[in-house]
Amino acid sequence: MSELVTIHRHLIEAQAAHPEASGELSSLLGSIALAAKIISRNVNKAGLLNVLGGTGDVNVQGERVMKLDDLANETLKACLRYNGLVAGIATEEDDDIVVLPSGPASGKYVVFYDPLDGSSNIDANIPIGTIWGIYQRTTPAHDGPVTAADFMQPGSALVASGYAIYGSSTMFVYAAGGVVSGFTLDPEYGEFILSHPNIETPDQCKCYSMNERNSEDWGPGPTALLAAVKSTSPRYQGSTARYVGSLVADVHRNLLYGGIFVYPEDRKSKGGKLRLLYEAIPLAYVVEAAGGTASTGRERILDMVPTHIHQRVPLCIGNSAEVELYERHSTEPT
Ligand code: AHM
Ligand code: MG
Repeated sequence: MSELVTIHRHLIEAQAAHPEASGELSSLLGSIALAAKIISRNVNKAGLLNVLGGTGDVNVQGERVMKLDDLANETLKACLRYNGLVAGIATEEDDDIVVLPSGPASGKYVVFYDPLDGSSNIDANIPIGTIWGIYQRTTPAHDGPVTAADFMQPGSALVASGYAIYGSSTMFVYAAGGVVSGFTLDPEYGEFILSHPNIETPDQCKCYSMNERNSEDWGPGPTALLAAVKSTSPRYQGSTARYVGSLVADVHRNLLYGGIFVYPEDRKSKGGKLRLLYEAIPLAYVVEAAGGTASTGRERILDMVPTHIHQRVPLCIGNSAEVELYERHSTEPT
């Protein structure tokens, strides 16, 4: 039984290794893990709870809002609202930042998330997930409520980030202090148990993940990368194409097996499809902590300062050698 490391025990032990830590971050991570458990339960029972399908609304991105998107967003807000640690949140589903009631002491963190990534897959029972990140607010609390400026920080300033994936089992993966830890939800205990300590991504490009249907619109970076992974080069012997269409699932698989995920600019998605703040930045932080890299092709994702909470970017994320190849060709003069 001593080997049974719950996320709670893990957070206490991680905190004990940093005597200067106040315990607030552990508490905040606990709140996000609680939300992930509730969302997981709703995803598992979606077909029975009448929460499949759309709400009839379209979000600020112009995308159809699914009932489970809404439910996941409200669950996270409920778990973050009253812990006194969070001053504001930004989400894929809300047009603007949401200022949370500060309570007796104003929260010193801001949290941003995609509540249910891959939600177009919901009705087909394909893995989906929650992607999140945490910054310390930069404006002084005595200046009043947080503003969008508190979210306009580079990914390198993250305190922690991670994701939950609702797949054949539910996992919670987070990075903090350069260490990536993965937990699997034991449905009997209702607890996240440490199953993947110190995740390091293998330096082999086992999987390549890209929506090849769009390849005729691609620039030199993704075109060169696709040609490379399909070549006879010894590095790609035994590699295979894998594309779920849920970013969180594709990145998680490639993190564990080695691989590269690319969503470049194309005719439909000028400037890229994926969102910088609550998709690219949190996943880049996890992947870099595990030994990989993430880039737009021209800029390291973690160096970018968002100009808007819903800003989109081209994304290449995974093994460093493949990201470097993509960058080298992306910056070629055309
Ligand atoms: P979502 O956040 O609205 O679910 O959209 C983002 C998703 C990603 O999870 C996935 O990588 C991508 O869109 C798939 O796009 P496409 O269907 O164009 O390949
Ligand atoms: Mg998403």
